[in-house]
Amino acid sequence: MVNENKSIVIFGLGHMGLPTAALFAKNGLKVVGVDINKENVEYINSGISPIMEPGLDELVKEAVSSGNLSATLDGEDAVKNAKIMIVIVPTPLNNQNNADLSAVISACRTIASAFKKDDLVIIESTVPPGTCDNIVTPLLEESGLVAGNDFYLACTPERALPNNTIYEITHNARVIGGINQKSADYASSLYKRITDGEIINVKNLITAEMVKLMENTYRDVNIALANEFAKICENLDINAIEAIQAANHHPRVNIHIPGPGVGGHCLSIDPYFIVEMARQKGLDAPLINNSRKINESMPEHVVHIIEKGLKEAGKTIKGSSIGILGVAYKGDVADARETPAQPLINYLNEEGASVFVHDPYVSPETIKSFKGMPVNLEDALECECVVLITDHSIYKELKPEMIKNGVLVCTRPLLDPESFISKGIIFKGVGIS
Ligand code: SAJ
Repeated sequence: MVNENKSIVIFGLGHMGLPTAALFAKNGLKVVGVDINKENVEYINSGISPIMEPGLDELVKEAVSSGNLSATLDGEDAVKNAKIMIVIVPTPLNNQNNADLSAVISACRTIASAFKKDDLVIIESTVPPGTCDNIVTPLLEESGLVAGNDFYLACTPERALPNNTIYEITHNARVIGGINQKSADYASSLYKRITDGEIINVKNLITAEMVKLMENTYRDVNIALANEFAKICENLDINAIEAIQAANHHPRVNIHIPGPGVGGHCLSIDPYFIVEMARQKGLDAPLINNSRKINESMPEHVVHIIEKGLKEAGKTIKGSSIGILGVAYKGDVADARETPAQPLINYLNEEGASVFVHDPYVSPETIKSFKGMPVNLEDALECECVVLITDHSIYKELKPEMIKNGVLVCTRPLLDPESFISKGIIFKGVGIS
């Protein structure tokens, strides 16, 4: 059913859209990517990936030089010449913790203005359950075409892990729901071009939307449990990491890892999409809500740990220099969206500390926008308290003699506490008493 000569249009050339576009192009389809960022469109057209992701540079270069991938700002024109439209634009939270669907709505309006009978529209963006039925379908039907009769509509939320995106897009199982079976089958035949993973057909659009949210909410709730265990263990003289690792030897237990909080554009946002829709049905989703609160409380909790560590050294946060290691939301990525480091830096500034930040991946501009002072690793380690926030691999190499002022707070299980304590370092951490 997939026509080689007609192009696929992909709305959104970000962390998921660009790899997806490049993979379809590599697999022989003509792909036109649409984005509102002129600079990124220019980069892509010259064969350069503006997104940092292992393997993506080469993939984009190859796809563009083969002539199969191009990028444009003009969505309407792209849609006129295509048969398939995929929407992978961001869906952030607004100030009321509800989904901001403006990018999805804008893409659908553009599609509706130019698509044709028998075209296929696919939503990959993460959206609250019911969005495809209640928002996308009516918008597309403004064209006069009827969903399921005149055009195909499917939903297959992206589920690949940043830093392993290309492998996961091409190997993970893919969940697909359609407005009808024909739409689901059409979308399945398309994704078979780029994935060896199993295609899981679910009953309808809303089920596909919900599957994605359940996955990220499962992780968020699990991490909240780990963080709650960690806080309790800190007061019971138990090393929470040791206890969790031992518990995970049980064949049916998989407790996640406690840390400074949950960042990124997925786990810290998606649970709210379920809460939003539950609320509309008169339900209040207490477990999901409380898990969010627990994870959002972690940066403040880390401030208390820092306070404890400095107190043992006879110091206070006020007037101390604090060296933060890592502001990316997780290890070995350059992405600092929703990072717990940002509220942490705010609290420390409010308490009167001087906050110095090292991150090998995140730009000095981003660090400055968080009100931290960008420094090199050596300078960060000179601070009165060193605080490891992000599990970047390079921080595994930290040794006791590198901590110049003797206080280290470790919020990730990257370092062995004993090897520091035995050398006289005041070692505190999430889940460590
Ligand atoms: N984190 C912990 N403890 C853990 C695991 C993670 O504190 O045990 C923190 C991380 O440090 C990070 C945050 O949680 O701040 C999220 O990291 P992550 O690695 O769990 O997930 P993301 O946000 O990078 O990607 C997730 C993935 N979802 C699942 O694994 C279920 C990915 O597959 C999705 O495609 C992505 O969300 C998305 O786009 O929704």
